[in-house]
Amino acid sequence: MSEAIEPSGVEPTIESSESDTDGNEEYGFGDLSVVMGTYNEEAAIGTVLADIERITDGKAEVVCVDGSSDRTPEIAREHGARVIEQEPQGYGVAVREAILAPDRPIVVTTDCDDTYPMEQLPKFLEAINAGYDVVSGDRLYHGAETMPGFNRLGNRLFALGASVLMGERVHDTTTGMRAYRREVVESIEWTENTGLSAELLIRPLMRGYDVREHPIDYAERLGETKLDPIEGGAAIAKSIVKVCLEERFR
Ligand SMILES: Nc1nc2c(ncn2[C@@H]2O[C@H](COP(=O)(O)OP(=O)(O)OP(=O)(O)O)[C@@H](O)[C@H]2O)c(=O)[nH]1
Ligand SMILES: [Mg+2]
Repeated sequence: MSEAIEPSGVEPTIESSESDTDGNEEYGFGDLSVVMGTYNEEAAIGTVLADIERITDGKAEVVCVDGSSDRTPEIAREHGARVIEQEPQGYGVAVREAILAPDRPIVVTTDCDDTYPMEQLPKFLEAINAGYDVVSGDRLYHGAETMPGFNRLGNRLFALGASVLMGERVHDTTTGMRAYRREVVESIEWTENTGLSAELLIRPLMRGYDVREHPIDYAERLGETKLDPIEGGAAIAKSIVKVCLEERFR
C-alpha cells in the first residue's frame, strides 16, 4: 500500500471547500484542523505551530489537548491555537478528545515534538481530495534513521503483526501523522489509549474505508519522550491484537 501519492495535478485550494466540475468537494487548508496531544512540549511547540502556520498560510485550525505543567499552553495560545485542558491520562485519551473537537471536515493528527513533516500537509490534503478517507504517514518507508533502534524494530513488528491479523499489508501502524475525513473519526467508537494510533488505522481499514499510506520523513524529537518503550510497546501490541479480533468478529 505504501507508494508515493500520484500527483493529481490539482494543487489544494488555500481557501475553504469548492466544488470541482464533477461536483466533488475540493478541500483547502481552511477545511483542515491539525490536532495533537501536548504534554510538556515547550521545547517543540513553537516550531511545530509556526510550521503549520507557514505551510497552510495560517488557514488551518490548530487544536491542542494539553496536560502540561510547563509553558506549552501559553505558547500554543500565542500561536492562535485552541487549547483544551485535560489532566494527563496518556496519548490516546488526549488524541481522542483532540480528533473529536473540530467541526472542520478534515482532521490531521500530529505529535507536538517536531518529528513529523508539516511540509507534507498539502500532499495529505491532495490525497483526501483524490478520494481517500484516511491518509497515513509511513515513517518506515524512508528508513526512519532518527527513530531509536528499539522503537524502529518494534514499529516494524507491529506493522507486520497487524498486517497478518488484518490480511492486508500495512507498513506503519503507529505513526502519529494522519489525515482523516471527519465522518471516519465520528462514526467509529475509539477504545484504546497508548494503542490509539494503531486503532485509528486498523478499524477504518477493516471497515472498508479507503486508506492510503504516504511515505514521510521522520525527524529527531525535540524535548523528552512521553512514552516508556517497553510498557508502551506492550500496550500497543495488546491493542493491535484486540482491535483486529474485534473488527474481524464484528
Ligand atoms: N495531553 C496529553 N498529551 C500527551 C500525553 N502523553 C503524550 N502526549 C502527547 O502525545 C504526543 C506523542 O507523545 P510522544 O512522547 O511523542 O510519543 P512517541 O511519539 O510514541 O515517542 P517519541 O516521539 O519517540 O518520543 C506528544 O505530542 C505528547 O506531548 C498525555 O498524557 N496527555
Ligand atoms: Mg512523538
